[in-house]
Amino acid sequence: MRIVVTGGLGFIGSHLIRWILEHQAAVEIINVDALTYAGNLSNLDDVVDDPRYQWHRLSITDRPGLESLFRDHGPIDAVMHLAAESHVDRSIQSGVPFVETNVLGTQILLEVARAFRVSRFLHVSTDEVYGTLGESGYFREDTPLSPNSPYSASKAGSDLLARAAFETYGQDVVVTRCSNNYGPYQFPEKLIPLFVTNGLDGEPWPLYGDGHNVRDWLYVEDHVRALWTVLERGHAGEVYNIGGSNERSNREVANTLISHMGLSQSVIVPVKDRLGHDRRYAMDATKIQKTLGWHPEVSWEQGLELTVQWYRSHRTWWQSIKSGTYKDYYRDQYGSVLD
Ligand code: NAD
Ligand code: TDX
Repeated sequence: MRIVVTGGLGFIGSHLIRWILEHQAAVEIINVDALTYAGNLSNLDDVVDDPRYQWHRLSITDRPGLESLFRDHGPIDAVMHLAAESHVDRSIQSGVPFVETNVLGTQILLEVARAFRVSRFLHVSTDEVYGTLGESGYFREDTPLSPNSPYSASKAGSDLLARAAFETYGQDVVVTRCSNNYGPYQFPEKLIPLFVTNGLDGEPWPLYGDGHNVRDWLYVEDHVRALWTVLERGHAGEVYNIGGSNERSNREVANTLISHMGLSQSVIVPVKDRLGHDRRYAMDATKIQKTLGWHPEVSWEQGLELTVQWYRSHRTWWQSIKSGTYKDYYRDQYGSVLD
């Protein structure tokens, strides 16, 4: 089986590729990743020599490039589509790259996959497409989409384009909507890696607004197993919520990290709130649990411990990102792939 994974040099995509190569002996992976600021070649250093793995530096907005790839490396059995602009705060600065990659890129990829008769297309969406919750309630798969940031609006656009491909053409498409992930290799501009790496560097933790916004945290490997489960056993045209049943306010996350890392409360510095800041996300993941038998396996305590440990022991990885020198590292390691 040959699978195109998009966004495989990012946080979740790199975990997904490593997991597939380890657990699915008969699968070959073609990683399509444009290597934007969020991608990192060293995320997959340990698999580059695996003959079942190859990376192509290509944007999902590049239709001719994708067509050549699908032609030259086909037949492709499945696409697992993770490539995206993924950071809410950046989308507040400018939504344009988000619309280009998340909306236009997804549509191009769907069309190319259809033209090359790919048997299954897994679109990786997000809980943010549902918008925000108040104190109570959960997002279900039939909750109307009501996105609030340019990022989540662009993800809602791509999510609906995936649905449209199924409804219009009968293309075999499955969609997943997952809650907030955390774990090793997460780019240090997202909450948990930002706080952990700032903590290790003696820098403060900027907590937005009153700190009572709530997210439902899931360890990245649990997400990866859910994606594989849906690829293998999900029903065409269906959406599957994925969540950790692990709601935490941002202040609670900060306090738990403070005790894990032996820091003091003074590390938390309240700052101006994010514009349009969604108050609460919480997933009802009953459908994937009952119909496909997936359950999270890594507890919050275990997951945080693994994450903090990983950032402690991979200083070079995140320091080179924070200082911008990781691009020099690519040049030394891999030639001038960034030029
Ligand atoms: P990430 O930002 O860490 O990685 C994104 C990857 O996509 C990078 O390697 C980047 O180089 C690549 N990319 C960006 N634009 C591209 C383009 N035009 N063509 C090809 N490659 C391109 O993202 P992530 O956190 O790993 O998220 C992966 C997917 O999962 C995204 O679709 C995101 O919306 C979704 N998701 C993320 C979370 C989360 O908590 N991180 C939760 C639910 C869903
Ligand atoms: O410095 C910070 N301070 C802070 O209080 C940052 C970076 C974040 N926050 C808050 C904002 C959110 O309430 O922490 C919460 C989590 O923020 P992010 O890590 O930016 O994630 P979020 O906005 O919830 O979006 C994430 O989950 C859904 C991912 O980044 C998306 O890619 C995914 O789709």
